[in-house]
Amino acid sequence: MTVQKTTFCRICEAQCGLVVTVDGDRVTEVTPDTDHVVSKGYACIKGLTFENFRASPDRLQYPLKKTASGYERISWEQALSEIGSKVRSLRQQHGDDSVGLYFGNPISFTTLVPMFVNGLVTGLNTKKFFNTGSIDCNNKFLVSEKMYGAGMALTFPDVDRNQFLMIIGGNPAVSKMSFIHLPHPVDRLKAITERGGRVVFVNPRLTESAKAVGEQVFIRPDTDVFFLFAFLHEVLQRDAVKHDIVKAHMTGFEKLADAVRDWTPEKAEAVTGISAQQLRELVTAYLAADGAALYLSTGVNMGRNGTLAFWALEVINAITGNLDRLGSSLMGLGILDYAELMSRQEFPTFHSRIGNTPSLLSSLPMGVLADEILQPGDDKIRALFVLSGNPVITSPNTQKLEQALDALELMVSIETFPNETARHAHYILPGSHWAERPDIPFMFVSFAGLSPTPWFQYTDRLVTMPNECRDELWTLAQLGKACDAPLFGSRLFQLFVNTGGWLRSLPLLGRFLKPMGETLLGITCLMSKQGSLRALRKHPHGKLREPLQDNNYLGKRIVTDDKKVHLAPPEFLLLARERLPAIYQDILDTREQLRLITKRERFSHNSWTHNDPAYVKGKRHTNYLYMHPDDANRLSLNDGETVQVASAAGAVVVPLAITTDMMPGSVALPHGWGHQQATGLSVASQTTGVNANILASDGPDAIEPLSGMAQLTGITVRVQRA
Ligand SMILES: Nc1nc2c(c(=O)[nH]1)N[C@H]1C(S)=C(S)[C@@H](COP(=O)(O)OP(=O)(O)OC[C@H]3O[C@@H](n4cnc5c(=O)[nH]c(N)nc54)[C@H](O)[C@@H]3O)O[C@H]1N2
Ligand SMILES: Nc1nc2c(c(=O)[nH]1)N[C@H]1C(S)=C(S)[C@@H](COP(=O)(O)OP(=O)(O)OC[C@H]3O[C@@H](n4cnc5c(=O)[nH]c(N)nc54)[C@H](O)[C@@H]3O)O[C@H]1N2
Ligand code: SF4
Ligand SMILES: [Mo]
Repeated sequence: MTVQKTTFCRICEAQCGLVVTVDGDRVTEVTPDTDHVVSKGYACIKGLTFENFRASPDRLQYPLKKTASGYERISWEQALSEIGSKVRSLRQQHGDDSVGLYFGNPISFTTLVPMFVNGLVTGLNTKKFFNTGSIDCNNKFLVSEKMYGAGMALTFPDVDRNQFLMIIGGNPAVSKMSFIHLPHPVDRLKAITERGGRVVFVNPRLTESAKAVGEQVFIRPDTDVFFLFAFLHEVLQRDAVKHDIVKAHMTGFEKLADAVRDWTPEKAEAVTGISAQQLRELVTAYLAADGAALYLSTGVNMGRNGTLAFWALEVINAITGNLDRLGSSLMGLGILDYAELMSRQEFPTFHSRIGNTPSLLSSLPMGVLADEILQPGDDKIRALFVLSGNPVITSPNTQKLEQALDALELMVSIETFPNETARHAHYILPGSHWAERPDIPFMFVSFAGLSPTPWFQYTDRLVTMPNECRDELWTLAQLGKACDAPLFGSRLFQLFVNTGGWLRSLPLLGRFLKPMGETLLGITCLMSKQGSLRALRKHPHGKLREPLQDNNYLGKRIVTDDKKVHLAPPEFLLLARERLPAIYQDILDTREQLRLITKRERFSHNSWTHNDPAYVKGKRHTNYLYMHPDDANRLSLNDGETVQVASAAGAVVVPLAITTDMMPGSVALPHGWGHQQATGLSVASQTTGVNANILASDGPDAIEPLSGMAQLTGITVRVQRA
């Protein structure tokens, strides 16, 4: 018998509403939910075809153990007991920091899991915690922490009311954006131009987004910080500052002029390729608009100066009156004041033994993970858990990371597929799929509130997990028990989760008890005044929360000690003074070299969509190096031929695609490819694409010193016929 259920997709931040037809344990149809309160019938190919992934014959369904003759199926009891005993003995012999954990991207879209990961890390009492922050967006968390008092005090553009929106290093048409909940991004951006406003894309590549809406401004890779510093310089030069707002709500204004004094539009022009005149025209338009916002995304985060670039951007929005005003940039407010909650929690900074690299929000950068494992020392990482991620493909310096993973005494992957990283694991534990979990919207939406249209929804699980797959909440709790690492360091909490599971297994009582996920989500929804799960089920298409308001942040919700926005954190002033002149000079010196940038593709989602035959058919069986015809002529290269791309870290061989979409001097290579070794991925392993992160460097000198961001874009490369 088939049943129709509504839910929302949990692949990306758009969290589109879906209508899913279920027949027993199978999903037979997925359509966009036309009645969804926000996405209103929008969904992309990845959401609509999720069942291909969930029900793939390659999906992991049993715990596996690596043996001399390959992986062997074992029981959960054996897996947990062997992992537990190894971890306990390593901790005893070498201390708590000998055990590390990497928390990947896909399952961070399930609201409760990040909390349980935090719980296990606390239980293990280890400082060796890694996540995708340092290969995605740590610069934003750091700027928020320093300017607004909490890493999760995050701003977003009020897209549905903006009259001027500049998107630097983002491609909404493909990615659906980051740090904002925006289903149907292209239509919503088109609406800006339709109401007489402007949308400007600043990017080294003419993207799908800029082709669909707005204007393109080409910028040389990794120079955004100079563009933004010059933008700020110009704003100050014109004294286009809302001094009353600055005086009432901000500190450090005087120091800004000093920090950007040297960075004139003319000086920026020499590296960015954007003329001083064009920059000034953009400043004029930004200042004249009735509601404007500057926004930047991963194309800038992943360069060498994401922190300083984002700092300048936030400062510009703040001092020109484009913060905390409808139509400009707004400070998110979720179902509870998450920034306030966070500000009460301590995130003391500690340092990696590798290059004394600082932690951010209690995690260490991926750029030091390989060295943390490889370099001798008693507190080196000897055991590593990897949860829902694929660092072999998504993190810098693949070659070294693979070597490091093989040097571990214990590696455990909690995965849905035998991916390139899990290939190195001693144990692989089968996880669940998002359609098999109950949920509320992603943390950025439900807690940080990064949505121009605030909404809320509860979804039940749609289908049950196959065979011995287990919900990650359960697995993390079991690991806590097995490793003698009670979740959150609390034996009481650990007892609560264990007893819950045991009581549910009782024949009579068990029927009346809800699983852990539903119980904890129920408590979260009640505590955040969203109502009971029963009440929320009456809104199968989600419900709108109170609309956004003007003047709802400054002087009201800000969580810095003095309740003011800190415009000039001393760390940033110092970084600007010490780092920028050298980088400026480096960019001038390497002007003749090609710079490699990142590129997301419609049919790729980081590393995990190439195992669907429909996604990789025909010309999509590989990634390509994209290059402007002028560069191709200069190098005597032809479209379609195979080229070698080499950087300081490594080299790859890939077919060339010549296109005028690229800015001369920059080339693009999509990431997420390079599956040939993952033999358990029967489709992906046949694709021929290459891993872009072989070209990215790791180590303490290769990462941005304050936020730990790896440099994954703007890498200097040489290209020649292979
Ligand atoms: N289809 C698809 N959608 C996705 C994902 C995916 O892999 N595939 N991933 C999801 C994830 S995890 C995230 S974080 C979001 C990210 O969402 P976005 O940040 O929008 O990511 P991209 O589409 O990669 O856009 C980055 C843009 O930066 C440009 N760029 C590269 N280097 C530079 C530079 O130095 N300066 C400037 N100004 N621009 C530069 C690139 O040309 C590219 O257009 O997307 C999410 N959505
Ligand atoms: N060169 C370059 N590198 C990049 C980027 C770039 O633009 N350029 N983007 C960066 C960004 S923004 C990000 S977020 C990272 C992503 O980096 P990661 O999080 O390390 O990688 P993903 O490819 O997102 O993780 C995919 C794995 O998660 C598993 N998975 C999916 N759903 C679940 C689940 O529900 N449970 C479990 N247990 N496993 C699951 C899949 O099976 C797959 O094997 O990559 C970064 N790396
Ligand atoms: S845009 Fe993102 S959330 Fe929406 S259907 Fe596609 S992958 Fe899912
Ligand atoms: Mo990401």
